[in-house]
Amino acid sequence: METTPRGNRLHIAIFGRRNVGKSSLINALTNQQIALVSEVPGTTTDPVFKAMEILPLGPVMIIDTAGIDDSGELGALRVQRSLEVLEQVDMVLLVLVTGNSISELELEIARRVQEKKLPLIVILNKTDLRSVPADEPAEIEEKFGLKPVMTSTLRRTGLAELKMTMVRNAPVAWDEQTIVGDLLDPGDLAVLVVPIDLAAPKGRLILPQVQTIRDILDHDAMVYVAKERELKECIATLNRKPKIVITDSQVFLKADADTPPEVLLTSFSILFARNKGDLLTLVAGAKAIAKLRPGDKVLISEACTHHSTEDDIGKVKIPRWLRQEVGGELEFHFSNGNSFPANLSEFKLVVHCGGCMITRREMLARLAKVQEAGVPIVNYGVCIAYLMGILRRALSPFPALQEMMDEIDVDID
Ligand SMILES: Nc1nc2c(ncn2[C@@H]2O[C@H](COP(=O)(O)OP(=O)(O)OP(=O)(O)O)[C@@H](O)[C@H]2O)c(=O)[nH]1
Ligand SMILES: [Mg+2]
Repeated sequence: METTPRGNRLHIAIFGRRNVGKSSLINALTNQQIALVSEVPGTTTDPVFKAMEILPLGPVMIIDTAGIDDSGELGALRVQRSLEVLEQVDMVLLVLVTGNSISELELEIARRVQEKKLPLIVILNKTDLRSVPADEPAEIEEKFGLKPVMTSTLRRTGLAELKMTMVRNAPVAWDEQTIVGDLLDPGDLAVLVVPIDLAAPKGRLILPQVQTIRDILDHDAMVYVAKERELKECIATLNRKPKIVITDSQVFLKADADTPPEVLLTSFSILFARNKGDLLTLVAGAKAIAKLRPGDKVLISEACTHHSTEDDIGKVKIPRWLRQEVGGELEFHFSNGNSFPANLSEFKLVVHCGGCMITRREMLARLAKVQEAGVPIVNYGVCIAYLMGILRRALSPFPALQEMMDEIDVDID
């Protein structure tokens, strides 16, 4: 156990009484049959470390543990072993079952986790067994000081919300997110598509392009740069297929046509949306666009105060495209800088800037704030990708997100 390399992997332990569905939760989060599940209480006896990928968190180490209510001498030993895991983790998921009373065991775990200042997420599982009475989550919130995430690992509900909660609660060091390097192995080829049009600055590349090149080089992969006109020839010239093509959104459709379907294709905006925020939250926000109706309130929010140009993306273009999409007038409000309007919950959607001037952590905090108000949030890049009909292919490096794009049902009322 001590020899497990921690690396950059976020270590997440799952605690709870026997049979609450801890192992099932691991299978549900990864969409694979990784952990042993059975109706016999006490199936998992020792802490089991599993390295895996959970989007949008990235590479994680999940630690399945034995039930904290295991009894007898052997049981006590198992509980001890489970608790030792606490020394090695960055986050704890505590699983409860609807209808079961909360015991001192769970509260003790929560106390220990909070003593260590580790993020704790309380999960109320098996919500398929009965309709959860309103006072149950309220009681949990009172006892643990935080709202539970309701799941059914059997019916696979609540998982998107759980993942978002995990992202929101991930510890500080975790926010050093690469741009694309984690998708590449050393020696992989990447092709960047950079249009040189009137909007391109004279004599140089723009920062996101330069940062992407640097990130690819940092990960010992190779990078080729072409304009959209030369993309097809560029790919044909390479003696093996590139792993990924990254394009400016403006020429996405051309890049889509010229990139073989087996090659991953995405845009700089999508990569930076992930780098700066939580792609899953933003994709869920994009899906809310389909539910907008004429007359709805939409907040366009920019983290910094920059002077707006005539055809400003936030003030002019996005409102115009959203009106076209909805087929009627929308009530746009604008906010700048640190704070959101007090009546945040009245909005049906928040469209946020890319956050180039704020840190990832700040951006995640802003996403969380809007979500707390029960409002879906999307950023400029993901919003435009959705409106252009390219979001699905642009998510091709993130198959789990593509899949979730169909699953997520956003309620904006
Ligand atoms: N109805 C329902 N049953 C579930 C759900 N999640 C898990 N189960 C069932 O609960 C039983 C226990 O699931 P496990 O995942 O093995 O539970 P565990 O917490 O890992 O149990 P131990 O390893 O014994 O501590 C199995 O029969 C699962 O099929 C759920 O959301 N709804
Ligand atoms: Mg188990």
